[in-house]
Amino acid sequence: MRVDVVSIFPEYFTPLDLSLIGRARANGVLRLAVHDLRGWTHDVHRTVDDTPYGGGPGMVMRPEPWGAALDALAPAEPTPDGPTPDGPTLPRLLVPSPAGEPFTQAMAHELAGESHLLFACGRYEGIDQRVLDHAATRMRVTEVSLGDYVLFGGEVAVLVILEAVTRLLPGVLGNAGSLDEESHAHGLLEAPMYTKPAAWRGHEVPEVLRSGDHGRIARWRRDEALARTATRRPDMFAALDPASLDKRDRAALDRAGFQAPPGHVAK
Ligand code: 6GU
Repeated sequence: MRVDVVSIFPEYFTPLDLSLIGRARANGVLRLAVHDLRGWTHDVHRTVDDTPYGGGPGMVMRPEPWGAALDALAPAEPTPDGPTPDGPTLPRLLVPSPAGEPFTQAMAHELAGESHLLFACGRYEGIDQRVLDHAATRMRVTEVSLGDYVLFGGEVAVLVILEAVTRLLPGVLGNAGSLDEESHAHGLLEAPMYTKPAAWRGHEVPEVLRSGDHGRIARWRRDEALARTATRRPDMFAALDPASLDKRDRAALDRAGFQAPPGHVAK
């Protein structure tokens, strides 16, 4: 996967040299380039912002440097039937913004299937809307939000999104099986995990996990995942497909004091 990031703070992205993302870059699974937006300015002050039309506090990023940056990094011409099979393809443009679409594990999976991502990191009150409107005439543009709070700029959001996406790329995680069991993989939070020692500061590892009985262990983990999800994430719990809950799931929820979403009972 190719990834380009444009920001006025390229130094923010030094952590991407580390750990598993660093290794993915070193072995070519991830071809990442970070670009300084000011490289596309032409005045002595390398100006990227100005006051907002209509008034109000803060500054807005001017369109010209962004236009030049996107022209340079997404140069492919659109064709009537989309990009030619072997020719250059247009990237998916992602613009972090608190006003964007919520970033989810499902979106991470979707982005992991792209061949080229281009991130435009806004600062201040954001980027002049015309940059996004113009870009949308020739490529797919998605404004994306990490959650319901406000950051200074999109840089940290890009680190988060890239970490979530790159770990889904084939060959990046040593044990791909762990992707199937983790929180959010099936609309449930993951059960708690334990390692040795079996007793620590008066707290014991649940007996079932030491039993060696794989059936009981799987059942216990599923019960814990259901109870945790119901307790901590009522929104995820309500969104569960009722058909994915069998009789034993419903009994476990009942014991934990939760009402399973109504619907057809599997098995
Ligand atoms: Cl993606 N960007 C900014 N600036 N603030 C945010 C955000 C993104 N997600 C939540 N708050």
